[in-house]
Amino acid sequence: MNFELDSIGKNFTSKQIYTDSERLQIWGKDWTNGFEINPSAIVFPETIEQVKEIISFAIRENVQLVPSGGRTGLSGGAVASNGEIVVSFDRMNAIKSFNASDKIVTCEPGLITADLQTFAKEQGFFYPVDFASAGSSQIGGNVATNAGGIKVIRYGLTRDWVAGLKVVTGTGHLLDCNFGLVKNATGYDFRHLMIGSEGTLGLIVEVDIRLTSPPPPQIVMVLAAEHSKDLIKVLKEFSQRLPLSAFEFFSDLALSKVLDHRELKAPFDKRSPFYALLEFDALQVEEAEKAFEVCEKAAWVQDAVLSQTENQSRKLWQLREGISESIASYTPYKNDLSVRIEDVPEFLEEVDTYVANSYPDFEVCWYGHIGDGNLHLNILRPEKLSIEKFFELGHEMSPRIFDLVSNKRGSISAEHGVGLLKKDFLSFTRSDEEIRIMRSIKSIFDPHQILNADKLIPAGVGTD
Ligand code: 2HG
Ligand code: ZN
Repeated sequence: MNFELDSIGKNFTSKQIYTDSERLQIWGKDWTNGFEINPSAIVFPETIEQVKEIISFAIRENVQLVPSGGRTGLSGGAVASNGEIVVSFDRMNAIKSFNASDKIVTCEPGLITADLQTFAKEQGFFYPVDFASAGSSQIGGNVATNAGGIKVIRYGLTRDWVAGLKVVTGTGHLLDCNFGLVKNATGYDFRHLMIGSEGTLGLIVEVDIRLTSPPPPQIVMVLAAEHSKDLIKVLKEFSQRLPLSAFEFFSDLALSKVLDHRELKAPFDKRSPFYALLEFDALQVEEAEKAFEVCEKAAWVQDAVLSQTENQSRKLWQLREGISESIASYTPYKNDLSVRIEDVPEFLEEVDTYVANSYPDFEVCWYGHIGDGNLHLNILRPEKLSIEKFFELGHEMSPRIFDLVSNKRGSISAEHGVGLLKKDFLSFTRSDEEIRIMRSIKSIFDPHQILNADKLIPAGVGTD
C-alpha cells in the first residue's frame, strides 16, 4: 500500500477505516466466485462530505475505489482484486424523509431493500422491486445494477422507481439529478445514465424512490409442462386474460436441487421437464382457472397447484427463489441472459444441444424470469473437476453460448450486470461504437479512472 490512509480526511475516525485481512476478505468480494480478493482497505463513509473526501483522496493518491453495497452481486461488480479501496455504504443506511403526496422515500444508498419494503408497508404503500436477496441487497447497489427480479413483468425494473439521485462523480462533484420530479424536460437525464452504470461513473449517495399502492392479496399457481414452447403459450393465454404479477420458470433439475437442499415436498406426484410459477391478484382467480382449462385442454400443461393460504404461497415461492442458493455448492458457471419471449424455446434447445454435444458431463440448470425473457443458465460443476479448470471451461464455452444469444439479438446480461465476469464478452451485445461511446462517457465522469476502473468496459474494444 503506497498511500497514507491517515490523510484520507480530517473527519474520519479509526472505526471507519480497516485494513485487517479478515475484513478485507469479506468486504472485498460479492457473491461471485472465481476472482482473487485483494483490496488494500475498506472505508465506511457516514456522510456525503466524507464520500467527497474519499474521492479527493483517491485522485490525490492515484488509488482506485470499488463501491460496495450488500455484496449480493453475481458478476463481480463489487470485487476488489487489485489493491483498491472498498467504499462500503453499510453505514449510510438511513431513511431520510418520506413525502406522502409524491409517494417518495428519500434514503441513503446502504438501505437494505427489505427495510425499504417494510417501511413502504408501514406507510400504507408498496415498493414492488423484489428478489431473493432483498434481505441483504442495498438500494445503492440495486440502482447501480438496475436490479430486476421476480415482479418485473408487472412493475418494471429499479429504474422505473428512481425519482431522483444524488451522485458524487469521479471528479468529486455532487450531482443532484431530477429532485424527485415526475416531469423534467431539461435535456440529458443523468439519473438514467447512472442507473445500471455499475459504479463506473459515480458513487450514489442518496436515492429518491417512488412507492405505489399496495396490490390486492396475491395467489400463486405452479404448473407442470412437458415442453418449454408450451410455457410460452401458457404465458400468452394467461396474460391475455389477467394481469400477472410474476411468471417464472424452472427445470426439473432445478426443482430437484431445491427440494434436496430445503427438504421440501415436490408440488406434484409425477415429475415434468418444466414448471411455471405464476402470481396474480386473488380477485382474478376465476379468470386464472379459465386460462388453466384452456391450457390443460390443449395439453400445454399436465398439472397445477394453487395456493390457498399465504403460507402455501410462500412455500411455493421457495421452489423458485431457493434455487440459486441450493446450487451454490456446485460453484456453477453462471449466465444471466435475455432474449425476446418468442425466441425462448428455440434458444433453450440450442444451448442444451450445444452443451450436451460439447460437454456431456455438464448439467444445465435452467430457471428464471421467463415472463420477461430473462433466463438464468447455471452450468453445474461435476464433483471431480477443480473449480479452476471448470471456470476455464466455462470461459471457453461462453463465446459459443453468446453467439447463440447474439444471433437472437439477445443480451449477455439481463439483470446481474457485466462487472468483471462478463466484461470480455460485452461485444456480443454492444457494438464497438457503443463501447467507444461508453468509454468516452466514463472519461467525462471519471477522468482519473478511479471508479470501478477495471469493470464493465472491455480493454481494447472501441479504442481508436
Ligand atoms: C434469481 O433470479 C437470481 O434467482 C439469481 O437472479 C440467479 O443464481 C442465479 O443465477
Ligand atoms: Zn434473477
